[in-house]
Amino acid sequence: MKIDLEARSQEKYGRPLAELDDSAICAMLEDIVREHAATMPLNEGKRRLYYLSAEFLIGRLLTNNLIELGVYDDVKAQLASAGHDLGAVEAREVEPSLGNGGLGRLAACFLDSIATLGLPGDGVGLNYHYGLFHQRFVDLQQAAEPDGWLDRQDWLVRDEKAYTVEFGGFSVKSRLYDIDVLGYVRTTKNRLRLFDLESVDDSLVPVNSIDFDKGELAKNLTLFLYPDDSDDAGRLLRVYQEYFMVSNAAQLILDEAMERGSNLHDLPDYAVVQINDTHPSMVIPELVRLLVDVHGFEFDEAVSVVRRMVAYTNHTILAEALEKWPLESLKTVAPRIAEIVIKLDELERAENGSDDAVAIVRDGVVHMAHMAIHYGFSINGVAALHTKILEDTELHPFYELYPEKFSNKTNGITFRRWIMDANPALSGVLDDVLGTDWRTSCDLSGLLAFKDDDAVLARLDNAKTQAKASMREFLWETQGVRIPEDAIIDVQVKRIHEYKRQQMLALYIIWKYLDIKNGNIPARPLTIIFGGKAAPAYTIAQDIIHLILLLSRWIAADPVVSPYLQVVMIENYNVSAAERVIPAADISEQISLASKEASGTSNMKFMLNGAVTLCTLDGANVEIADLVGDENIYTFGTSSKEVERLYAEHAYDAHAHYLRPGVKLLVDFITNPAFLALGNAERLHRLHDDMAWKDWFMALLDIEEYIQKKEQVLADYENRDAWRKKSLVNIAKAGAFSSDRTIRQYNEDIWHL
Ligand code: 26Y
Repeated sequence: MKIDLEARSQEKYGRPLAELDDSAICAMLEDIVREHAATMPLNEGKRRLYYLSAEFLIGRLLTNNLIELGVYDDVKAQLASAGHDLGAVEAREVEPSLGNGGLGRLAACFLDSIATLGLPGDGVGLNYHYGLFHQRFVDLQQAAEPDGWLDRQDWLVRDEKAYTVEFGGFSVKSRLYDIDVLGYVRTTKNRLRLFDLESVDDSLVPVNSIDFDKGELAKNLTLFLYPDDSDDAGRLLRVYQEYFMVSNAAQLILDEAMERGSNLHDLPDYAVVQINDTHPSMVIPELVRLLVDVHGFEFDEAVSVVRRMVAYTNHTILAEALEKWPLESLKTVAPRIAEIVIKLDELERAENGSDDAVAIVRDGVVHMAHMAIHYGFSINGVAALHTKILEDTELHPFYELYPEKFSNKTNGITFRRWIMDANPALSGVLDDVLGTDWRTSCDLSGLLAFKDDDAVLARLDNAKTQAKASMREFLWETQGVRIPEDAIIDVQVKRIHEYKRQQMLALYIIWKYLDIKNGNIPARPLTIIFGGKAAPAYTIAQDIIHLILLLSRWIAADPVVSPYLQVVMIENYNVSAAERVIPAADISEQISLASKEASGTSNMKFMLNGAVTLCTLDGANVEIADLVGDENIYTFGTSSKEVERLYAEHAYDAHAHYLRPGVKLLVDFITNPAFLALGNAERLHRLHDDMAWKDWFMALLDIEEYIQKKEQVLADYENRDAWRKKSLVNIAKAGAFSSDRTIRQYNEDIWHL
């Protein structure tokens, strides 16, 4: 592809490139990429993958697409010679708000890898107008506002396809929008297909508020991702939204299969459906419904077709995230689907002679994961430990029934976005040291040969310094905070949740604050960076954010401590922020309660960018530890086996741990009089009492060992030479976590495209 920006500028704006502002250039580049992508043919193949997901956390697309098209350097140079900076232009792009956390970002990395490997597979989801909320901090607390990202974006292309979705008592029309998904230096593409409601009404959403009329279903279904489900109306809306998503997806799948020659009896030869967690699991009864009611299949044959084409990925063992819908809700939303679910339940009970433990419908409640396992041909976990826990405990009765359906697919991340795009300095060093093959092979193991090469270690260190400079600039411009140049950068960025234990890092901060107050002056400044959103209905998570913001302000105002300790909580953490922060990190905080984090994917991004991991043996951390070896990672904490035993035997006594002298001091600091005066007393008391009496995710169990480990990490950082080697080994071993590897495994074991 050849681009002449000067000519384009004249053509589009009638002005020379040098006179355009950054927004105009951004819009022009988006046009150029979109128009070029429109001419690219789709990846072809008899069998097509449909990756169904409630979330696609795709991030900004311009830089990524310029890289994929192989024109990034050329565009950058043309802009530079007209006096423009591509970085400033990129910052003008609005980030799509179509996802929440790991599950959504995984879907985005997968789309990139599927396209890069040239496989025929599209993402299918919803076009949320306000997406996930935009986070602001007001009075040291999270405020949730609508994120009107759709107003200023240029990537969506309206598709001709439109369907009718029948709900109980009314029906709606849908409308399909596509975003082209380009692979790395490929001439063919895939798409992200986003369904919208033809009758959607943005004006239902008040200015600056995410409260809207949940009753206006024909107008509100595609307004928000995960509307608040703390009341019945909210929960019902989720079911409507999910059914809207899968009914459209199922109609699209049948349509396209028939266009390509399927008689539907052979549908599994034409389509395979991967359902990303249970949110799209109603696609199973919906496919059955379409085959029976619209295409005249016998029920049994419809079921046998669907059974051969649907696969399910589990992303959690947390009970709260395993969806269970009241059968009554299904009857309200889609009566025919409720009927089919009941028949699927009866059929399963008859076939397996099985009991309530694995039933789809039990006590009037529909267990979506159970349906997906019985009627899918594959179920996978997302890291080795997670899959083992599913097989041995959480889903053990299903494993006994269908051992052959279970497999592990350890998550991965795309190197195009997470080094080439996010960390150009490191990318350049890798190009020079290894050649450019790593960009597609994702094999970085060649670096190991340079472990004792001072010149290479110095260049890697220099790349880290450049990434830190970029992050410092970002944090200054967007958050108004200054980071000391020589600070150790210690980062925990992820959704705010008790199991991820941001509160444990907050306790460490209290400990460190008191330690400095006691006269133990650190060798150099430590900057601890948090980022993440808390679900608006999740009170304790909001309280944790409040504590972090309070600590941040309190420490910044302390003249003795602030030169050595700084706490930053990034407002509205998103993919764009992650791209600036992760490359700059020295320490990657992965401190979930063992057994609770299915995999984690930021752990992989940090490692790839040369951070050293401080972690519990949870999720994919276990695999990172195995790869890099003891001397290149810091692990601590109670094992997942022991944690499972504590839960099973109700043997964890939070209060006993709280009463230990060193621990009580830290927890009680949350409600010290100065904090109560400066912050929100209700939030602080609630958080204090929760930790002192309940501590469901056992932060107090691991806190002392965590503090010790962290101090060891900080001491080891001072041995600069040894630390640089640790960093190099982490980068060198990260190839195992390329999402290209993950997608090859999905394709070889499950999809067979
Ligand atoms: C509807 C609601 C209950 C719900 C909303 C969002 C349930 C789950 C989710 C999102 C889950 C999620 O992001 N899970 C993460 O998936 C990643 C990719 O597999 C894992 O790396 C990570 O450990 C897991 O928490």
